[in-house]
Amino acid sequence: MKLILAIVSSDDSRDVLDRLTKAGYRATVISTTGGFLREGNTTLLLGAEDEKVAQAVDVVRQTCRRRTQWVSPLPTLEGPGLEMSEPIEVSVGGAVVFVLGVEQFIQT
Ligand code: 2BA
Ligand code: 2BA
Repeated sequence: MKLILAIVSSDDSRDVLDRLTKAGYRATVISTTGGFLREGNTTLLLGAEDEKVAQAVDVVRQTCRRRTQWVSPLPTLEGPGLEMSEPIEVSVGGAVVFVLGVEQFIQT
């Protein structure tokens, strides 16, 4: 058995969880914070049989694609008045996945 630890964008967490549970995976979801940006992300813990790991990673890869999105930053309060900023392109999505060996799985 393996423990898949997948850190995903909170925007993608509902979709990826829906797809994983539909595919028969069991999961635990933790709200986490990225150490660099200090913004919320979501960590999924999935205990799965070795032969089911690749399919779970595929689901994560397909659902949490890294893509770009145009966003309009909030107006700043600096300067003479409320300055409307130009939309900027930001990178969203993606996933960081660790696969760990499980020594024991105990359910009481
Ligand atoms: P990613 O590398 O895609 O990482 C997304 C989030 O995944 C990270 O959020 C962190 O929560 C987790 N993560 C990534 N690698 C990890 C690892 N080896 N161990 C444990 N958790 C890990 P943040 O830390 O807020 O980082 C957000 C994004 O900022 C990163 O996206 C990366 O593009 C950039 N970044 C992070 N650290 C950086 C650094 N030291 N210098 C430059 N850019 C950095
Ligand atoms: P939940 O995912 O909310 O599941 C609650 C209970 O619902 C489960 O109890 C199980 O009785 C049932 N259940 C869950 N998925 C099912 C499915 N696909 N088909 C039929 N019944 C299902 P437990 O098995 O005692 O699990 C309690 C909690 O432990 C789970 O909450 C989940 O957070 C975690 N968990 C269990 N197995 C896991 C695994 N392989 N990987 C990660 N987390 C797991």
